[in-house]
Amino acid sequence: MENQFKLALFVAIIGAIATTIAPCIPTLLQEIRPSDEGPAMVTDSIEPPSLKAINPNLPSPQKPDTPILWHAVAEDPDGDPISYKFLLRGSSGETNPLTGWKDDNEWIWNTEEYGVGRYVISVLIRDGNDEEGALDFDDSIECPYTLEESRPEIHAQPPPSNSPPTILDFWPDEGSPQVAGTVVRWNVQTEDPDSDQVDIKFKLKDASTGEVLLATGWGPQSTWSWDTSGWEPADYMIEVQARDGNHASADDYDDISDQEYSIL
Ligand SMILES: [Ca+2]
Ligand SMILES: [Ca+2]
Repeated sequence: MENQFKLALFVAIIGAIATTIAPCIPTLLQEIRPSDEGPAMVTDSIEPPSLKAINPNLPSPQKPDTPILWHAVAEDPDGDPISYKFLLRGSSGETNPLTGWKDDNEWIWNTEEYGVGRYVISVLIRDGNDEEGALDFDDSIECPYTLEESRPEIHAQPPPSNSPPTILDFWPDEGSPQVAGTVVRWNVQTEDPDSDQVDIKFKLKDASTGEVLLATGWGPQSTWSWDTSGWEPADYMIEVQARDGNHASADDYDDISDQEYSIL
């Protein structure tokens, strides 16, 4: 079950980054395979395993201090256990094994030990039916990978620091109460630490029930004129909301203030 989960996770990861990773195709490492001294492989009714893919969890390039998880996918027609060995070739052209033969098809490349440069990661597999030569193997794939200082990691970077705006003051030009017919101009003073545009919304509410009677849209205007003509003598609540678009979602606000106002 754990392996199935790992495979599902792997497939999901590879699917997500498939568009950015060049496919790594099987490549025979001829310089490693013993050419003239190795024993003949046992072939009668025993099929060698084959490598289907080798993939990093993060697409190339990455920064030199990024650990890269390599995952090999292999199959053996006989269902034999498969052994894996991971190797690395650097700019010198020298290929060095970085693991011994192991049952685990994953390997973490701790890149902080390596500098900026172009590398080739290889994986060798064998099914244990040809253990005569320590370097012998049944299949291999190599995959180029670059470490660069300047490239960002694929991990989402935290957004730049941003602070929500605040309402500093909220006042009418005519104090409460007023007779119906007065045009009351409401003013709001806001402050955004990042100098973002602050959008404002005004609402007129029934002070006793909280019912919204009138509302403006969102906009940068810091004043709103309430023509009280035709409004019943009553206690009202004027509400102002402010947002910079970087914090509260959808129609929500970052800061709010309200005042009661009476019409006689
Ligand atoms: Ca086999
Ligand atoms: Ca802000």
